Amino acid sequence: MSSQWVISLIVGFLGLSKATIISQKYAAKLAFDDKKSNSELLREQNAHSLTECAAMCQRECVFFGFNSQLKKCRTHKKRLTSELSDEAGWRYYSDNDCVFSAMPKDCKDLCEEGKTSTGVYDIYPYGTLITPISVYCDMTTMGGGWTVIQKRVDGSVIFDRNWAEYKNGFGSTEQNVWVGNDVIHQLTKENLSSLYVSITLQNGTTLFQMYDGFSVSNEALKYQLFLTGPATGTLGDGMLDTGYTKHDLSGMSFSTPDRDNDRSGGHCASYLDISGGWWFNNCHYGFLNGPWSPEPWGNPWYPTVRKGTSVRDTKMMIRRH
Ligand SMILES: [Ca+2]
Repeated sequence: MSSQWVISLIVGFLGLSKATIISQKYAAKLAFDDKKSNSELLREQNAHSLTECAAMCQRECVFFGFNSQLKKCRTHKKRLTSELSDEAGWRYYSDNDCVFSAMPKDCKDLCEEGKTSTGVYDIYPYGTLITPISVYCDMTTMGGGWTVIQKRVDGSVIFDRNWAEYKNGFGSTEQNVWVGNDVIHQLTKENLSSLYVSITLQNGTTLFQMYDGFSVSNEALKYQLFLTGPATGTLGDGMLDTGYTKHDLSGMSFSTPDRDNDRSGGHCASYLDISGGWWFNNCHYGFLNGPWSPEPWGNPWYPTVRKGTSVRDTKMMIRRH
């Protein structure tokens, strides 16, 4: 056996074993395929193989991208952010999954990433880049990290909407919005969340109620509401244990003016002073999607905010446990 042959055998063997180690050590993140990462670039180099590219990810490097067509390797020193542009041929790898938590699934993720300003952000509740949802994040109330699912500041957006509209969401993120029942389900299906409800009265007083546990089932289960205590706040409990079981909402299905899933002989969501989507029982004490002033709103939050009271704003937001 010639020494040259032995050397090439050893090199070949090392190359193979290295590739094996790489395939075990590094995970590819296919969700970021064909994207250019604008996360801080260390350097771009030629690399003949993925193995060679992986070897370039040393010290400061936290993830790398390899373009097998161009034979280019880019090493990056900061986690992959969601600021990406299109560029064909790239695939990203890292041995650390946290590096790729670039798609915050809710406002709590953003809060934990250090985002401290309340406002509009993109979140990825479905875990893929193609389905970002624009939401309003409250980063100040009780430690922040709250994803706003309902918000009203004036009567410019009507909440008297049908099943499909409540399913998909409507309004504008910053002003008056229902984020959508599918998204609410997605955000709450794996982790129980807390629910924070607030109503600001015309005199500027803000009243709130917080529920420890909140989740909503899927459309097939009619977006059934699950609510648990303890409930604390200044509004009083208008949803869970109201003192009148026919108005307790936990376990109720969602109803809209075109779908009667409530427990009344009538159709709560289609009444003149209710007319909006909600988890009605027979019918409710707490209901934030009612007609806006000057129309009579049938009890936003009985008995604290009674029928006909015009309110300045409302908000419902959730935070994953
Ligand atoms: Ca009914």
